[in-house]
Amino acid sequence: MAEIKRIIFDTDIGEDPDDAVALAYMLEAERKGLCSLIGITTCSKTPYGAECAGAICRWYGKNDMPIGQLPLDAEVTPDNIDDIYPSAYGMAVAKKFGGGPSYFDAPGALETLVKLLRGSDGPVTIVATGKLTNIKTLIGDPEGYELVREKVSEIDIMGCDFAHQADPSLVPHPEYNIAGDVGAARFICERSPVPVVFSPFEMSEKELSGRVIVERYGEDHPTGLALIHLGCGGGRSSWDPSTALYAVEGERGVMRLSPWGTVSFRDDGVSDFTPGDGKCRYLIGTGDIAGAIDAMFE
Ligand SMILES: [Ca+2]
Repeated sequence: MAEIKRIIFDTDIGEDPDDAVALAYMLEAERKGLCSLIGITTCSKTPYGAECAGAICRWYGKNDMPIGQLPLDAEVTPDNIDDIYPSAYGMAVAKKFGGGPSYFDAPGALETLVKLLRGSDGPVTIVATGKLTNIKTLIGDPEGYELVREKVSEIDIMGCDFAHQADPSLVPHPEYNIAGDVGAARFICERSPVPVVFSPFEMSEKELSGRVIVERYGEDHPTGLALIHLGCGGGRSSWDPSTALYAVEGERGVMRLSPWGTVSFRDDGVSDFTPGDGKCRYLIGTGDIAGAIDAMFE
């Protein structure tokens, strides 16, 4: 039997509910013995990202999940924290469910990533579903680079949109995670010592997942609350959950991998794939991706 995958999840959880679906999916998969989620780092615009991630882990009985964060550029104080991005579901989830470190207690993302990789006795898959700042910082750190080279088997990223390459009549779309830190995306694709797989925007936009959580638990599940809070009770695009699905279960008959190649990034965040020598691939949908994600919750 193959060894189960160890996963580190780097996420901008608290804003778009697909991160919350992806995290719940991985925790369900862990319950079923399919993976081991060893830690989380956040790069959220809400100061409640780490606490929100901790709340979902706590719902699954994991009260001691290591969680680190990328601090916000803005100064956050106990007096202004609730005024920063108040519409984000991160605050609603953190206040209702609790768990995880507060903004003021969470350790830094790089420190957390290095500690997790140092302590891992087997290969780790990194799943990244936000802007790529934390992963760039890890690879740019001398010890971090060596740890990635030695211990990370693959970096799976929700990012890019290649639809304009398949259909040149389409206006190129700068995908959100790439546009959030174009320099980080470039750095990772040029410098990563391990393969990088992208789950591109166009693959999952129309694949709505998570409805099963809302139907079963409503607002009694933190991910259910996240979906309902954003008006996504019928499910949300599977951008981040498809990345988690691939990390845990592989293509699973609903996706396939592109050939190897390189990805280049324009200054506005538009991405272009060029097949050939390179360490990047991307996923292409071939079936019911949302159904495969929701099946984990059955
Ligand atoms: Ca995300």
